[in-house]
Amino acid sequence: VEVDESGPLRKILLNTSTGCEAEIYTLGACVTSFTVDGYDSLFVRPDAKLDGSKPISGGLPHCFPQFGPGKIQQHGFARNLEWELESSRPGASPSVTLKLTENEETLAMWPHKFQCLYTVTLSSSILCTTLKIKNTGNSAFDFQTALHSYFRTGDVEQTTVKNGAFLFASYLDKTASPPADSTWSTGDITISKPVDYVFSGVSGEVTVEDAAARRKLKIKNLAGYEDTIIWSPFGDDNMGYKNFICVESGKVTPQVLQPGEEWVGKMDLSPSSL
Ligand code: TA6
Repeated sequence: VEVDESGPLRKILLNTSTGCEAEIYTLGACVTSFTVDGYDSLFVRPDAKLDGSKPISGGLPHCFPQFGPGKIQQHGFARNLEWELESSRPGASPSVTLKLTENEETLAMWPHKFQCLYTVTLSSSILCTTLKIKNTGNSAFDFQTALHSYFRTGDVEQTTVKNGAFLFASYLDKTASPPADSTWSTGDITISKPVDYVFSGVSGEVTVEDAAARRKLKIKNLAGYEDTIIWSPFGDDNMGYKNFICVESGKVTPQVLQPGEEWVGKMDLSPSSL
């Protein structure tokens, strides 16, 4: 476990003796790189700013306490704030835990006391993430959260997203104006136009098969994340749209936490060749 403070933003590097590496920025607790066998499964958009002037558009940004537009800023404040380095653990499965709690700025936007603890562990060739969100105040609140995951693709048009529950799932189509509820009737998801879909209740193992790069990525939603969001700004070259797909692990249906209660989200990434 190494802390790199050479650039404008602080980042933490995890690596294993088997050659797996992960890079986590403390701004937004954003994992921006996860490399196994020399292949990085994550993607940072070419228009991303890595100087703190805006949230990092790439890797695994956190949306919290809001997903999308709403009462506060788009996707909430967690991705805009510096998280504290809470602890780290070296060894065969290196790990780091980052922490975010309320401050004057967050209380002005969202009047609740909370604690987020985010642990990232490299375990053989799997990236394990655990997010714990606790209500540390004395009144209930509700929140939404998501990992707005950007996955690298050789060619987004040759990429398929799979999960048995997509077939006949109801979803919110945010490309429609106004956004409209619809039913997904074709099973697997492929991309040939801009896509922004929120599938409520699709979770568990979601697989991304990337025929062009001959890669497969298993997204294992092990706890808390009950919804899946698929986003592609298809056609937008400034965003490098061909080379990523966002397959997001979300808790978009608001979650209520009573004082002292905690919500836990667990998502693991397991890459392999196709
Ligand atoms: O999760 C999909 C989405 O909410 C899209 O609607 C689009 O706005 C995207 O996220 C990117 O959001 P950002 O604020 O990071 O530019």
